[in-house]
Amino acid sequence: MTRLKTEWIDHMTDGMDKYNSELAGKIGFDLAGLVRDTFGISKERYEKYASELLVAAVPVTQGEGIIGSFSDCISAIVRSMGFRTFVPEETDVDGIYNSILMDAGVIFMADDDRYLAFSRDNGSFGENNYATALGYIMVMRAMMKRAGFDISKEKILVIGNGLVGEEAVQILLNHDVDFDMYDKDAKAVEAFRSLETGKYVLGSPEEIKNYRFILDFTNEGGWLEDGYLGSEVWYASPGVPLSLDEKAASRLQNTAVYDNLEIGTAMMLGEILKTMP
Ligand code: 2YJ
Repeated sequence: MTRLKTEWIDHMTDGMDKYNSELAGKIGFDLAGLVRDTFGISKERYEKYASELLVAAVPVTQGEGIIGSFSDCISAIVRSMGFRTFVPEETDVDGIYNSILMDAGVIFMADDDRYLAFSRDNGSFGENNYATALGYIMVMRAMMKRAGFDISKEKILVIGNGLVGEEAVQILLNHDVDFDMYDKDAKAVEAFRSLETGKYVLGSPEEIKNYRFILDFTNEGGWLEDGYLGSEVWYASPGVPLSLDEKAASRLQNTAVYDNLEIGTAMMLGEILKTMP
């Protein structure tokens, strides 16, 4: 799993309005809209949750320690969705304790291995790998719909069978969405083949050209050169750092959605909201 860097995320603390309006321009939803659409939450229900629920983002010093502004970014993302949020001054267990005293209903926190949110009210939780996979599949579905395509009738290319890619594979299989797989890593391909899905695995990146709809879960950065991509591409990727090279990023600017934390975080909250009365 990629360790986030401060410079990849610190724009979020005051850039969420811009983020949400750009997202809405590409998929028709801001983060709150994406969550409501994914989990079938009405506007009224959502607004009730947003007015009642206090959300804490607790800094965690374990392992490699605090990433400057990580908790502030989580707080900014959730605030941009209409919720009241705070970051306690204390860290770790003391931070959780003080968040409880402040009456936080949902607590977000991450160490080097896991990024989790949980509800104190009913024990529900959102886990980042799964939530990110689901979020990006929903982003692709929404982008496709706006462009006149139905995700259940087209073939998607999934790139990367890592921690998030694996979750995406399961979600796509469960929803009967057709897809092929590309991973340059032989072990990841072997793990995918062992699922015996019967899905096609690309033999080389040159074949990426044959796909219009690409979900990219790799985290190497800069490897997906414009030359690998076809003429018309819809692209969604939580990969940090971004796979697209500069030319591809510029060419796909209206049909590519990628971010470092926002969609996964929003969907983690959604996983909790969907369980609330
Ligand atoms: O509280 C802090 O500032 C740190 N303990 C945050 C650690 C953040 N964790 C990571 O960057 C992990 N690699 C997980 C990131 C998940 C993004 N998909």
